[in-house]
Amino acid sequence: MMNKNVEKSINEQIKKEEFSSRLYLAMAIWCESNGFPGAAEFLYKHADEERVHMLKLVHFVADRGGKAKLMPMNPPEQDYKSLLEVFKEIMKHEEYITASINELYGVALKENEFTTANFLQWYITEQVEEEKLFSTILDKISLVGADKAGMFHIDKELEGMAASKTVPEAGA
Ligand code: OFO
Repeated sequence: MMNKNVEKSINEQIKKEEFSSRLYLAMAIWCESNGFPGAAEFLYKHADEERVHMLKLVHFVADRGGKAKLMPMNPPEQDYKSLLEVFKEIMKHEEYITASINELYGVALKENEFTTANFLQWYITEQVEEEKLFSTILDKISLVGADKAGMFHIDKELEGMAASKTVPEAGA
C-alpha cells in the first residue's frame, strides 16, 4: 500500500500536471489566433505531453494500490501581450513544476517510499530537459525583440520542433 502522505502529494502533482496541460492549451489557442501557427502547433503538442505526465502519475498511484483523485482547478490565463510573454510565463511555470517535483521527491524519501522516489527520477530528468528547451526558446525570442522577420523565423522553427516531437504513451 502506498503511504498516505506520498499519495496526497502525488495527487497534488497530478493536479499540477493537468493544469500544465490546460495552460499550454490556452497558450496554444492564443498563439493560433495571434499569428503564430508554429508556436501554436508546438504548444498543442506540449499540452499533450503534460497530459501524459499526468497519466503516468495516475497509473503509478493505481499500480501501487492508491487512489488518484481529480481536483477542481482555476482556468489558466488565456490572454497574453506577446509571444515573449507566453514563453516567459512557461519558463516561470516550469521552474515552479521543477520545485514541486523536488518537493515530492523529498516527501517520498522522508516516508521511505523508495519505489516512488525511483519512479520520480523520470520527472526529475524530464524537468531538466524542459527547462533547457524553454530557456533556449526564450533566449531566441528575447534576442529578436520586435523584429517581424525574426519572429516569423522563430515561429517556423517552432513548427519544425513540433513536427519532430512525438508524444510518448503514458505507460512508456
Ligand atoms: Fe510536466 O513537465 Fe512541464 O510542466
